[in-house]
Amino acid sequence: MADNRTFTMIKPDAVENGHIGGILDQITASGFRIVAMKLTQMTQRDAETFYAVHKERPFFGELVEFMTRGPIVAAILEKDNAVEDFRTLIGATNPEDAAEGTIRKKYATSIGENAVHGSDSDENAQIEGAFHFAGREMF
Ligand code: 3AN
Repeated sequence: MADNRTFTMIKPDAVENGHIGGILDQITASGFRIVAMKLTQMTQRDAETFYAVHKERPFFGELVEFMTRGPIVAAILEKDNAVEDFRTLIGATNPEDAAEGTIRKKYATSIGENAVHGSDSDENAQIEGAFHFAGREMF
């Protein structure tokens, strides 16, 4: 995947609370093009694999339980400087620390249930996008 792409998930909390439309609107209004997108649900194994980097953290079990409890929207987004600009758009991990107007400030309820995921590097964007999408699903 090119360096101008990032990977996102609208997490189960935001889907449950009816925020898919509002979040996608903010993403596209901020200049991101949708390259791939689907409504899907992660299995326990999917979530444990996706978040393997966090497996020693105390919140790992809670994170896997949360991410598998309902559907998510997975998407690949394209824009110049996509990874960094998307991290700015979503705001800090803890919504209490997130800047006004960011997606997490508007839609997240806690550090654990924080509405959206955004890749933290070009390398991880590539790995995470490929985890969820086949090449023929990217446009
Ligand atoms: P970010 O999603 O901002 O990159 P990471 O990579 O540190 O943050 O954490 C991955 C996910 O793990 C977060 N999006 C959040 O859902 C969860 N998480 C992070 N820190 C905590 C915590 N202290 N307690 C519960 N869940 C957490």
